[in-house]
Amino acid sequence: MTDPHFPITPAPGAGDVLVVVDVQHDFLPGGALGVSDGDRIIPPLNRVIDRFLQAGLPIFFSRDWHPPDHCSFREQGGPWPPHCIRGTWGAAFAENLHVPDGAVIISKGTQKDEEQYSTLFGHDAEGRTLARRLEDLPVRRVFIGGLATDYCVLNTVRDAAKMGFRLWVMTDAVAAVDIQPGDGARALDEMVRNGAVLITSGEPAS
Ligand code: VGL
Ligand code: ZN
Repeated sequence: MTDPHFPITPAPGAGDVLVVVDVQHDFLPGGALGVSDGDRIIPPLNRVIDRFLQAGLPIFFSRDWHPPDHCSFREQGGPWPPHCIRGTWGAAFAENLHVPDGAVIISKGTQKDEEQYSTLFGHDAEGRTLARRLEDLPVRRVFIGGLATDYCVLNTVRDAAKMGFRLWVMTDAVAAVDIQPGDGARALDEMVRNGAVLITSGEPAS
């Protein structure tokens, strides 16, 4: 049955998991690697987060968490300006993102010599990978939103699809860097070819 307050059908329930990718200052407007309209994703993402919290369903928050000399930085020969340096303001989650107390945080790109766009092999505080944590759950669907569509969201979807998970990507809850115009749209196409379902989180009925 359709829930008038939540347009995702069927509404999140047992077996559904939410992965919120890298909603950090440095990927938002004003940040070191700011996605121009990145902050439009926060209200829809918060509605989905609240819904998962209400239902007691698992939510994982990933973060890019680089050492100051990470290999992806231009000074080290990488493609990016320094961003998401662990412990800095730029690496913190957006203030208005609904990160609950005790949220499970998955840190990635923590090793100087390793780029990690995919969140699946980032680690929680106990050193378990997100892949391992998902394998330990009875997962029906993995909902995903966050930044950036053409990098960390895409690579997470690729890896999760390889693991056999069914991915539901919320298009109003992702935004792309779009270094080449169309990168975000091409990334969404590739996700669909990997079996992902594109949905919008939608507006709650008034
Ligand atoms: C990301 C570029 C560099 C991302 C991380 O989270 O999509 N993009 N590092
Ligand atoms: Zn990075």
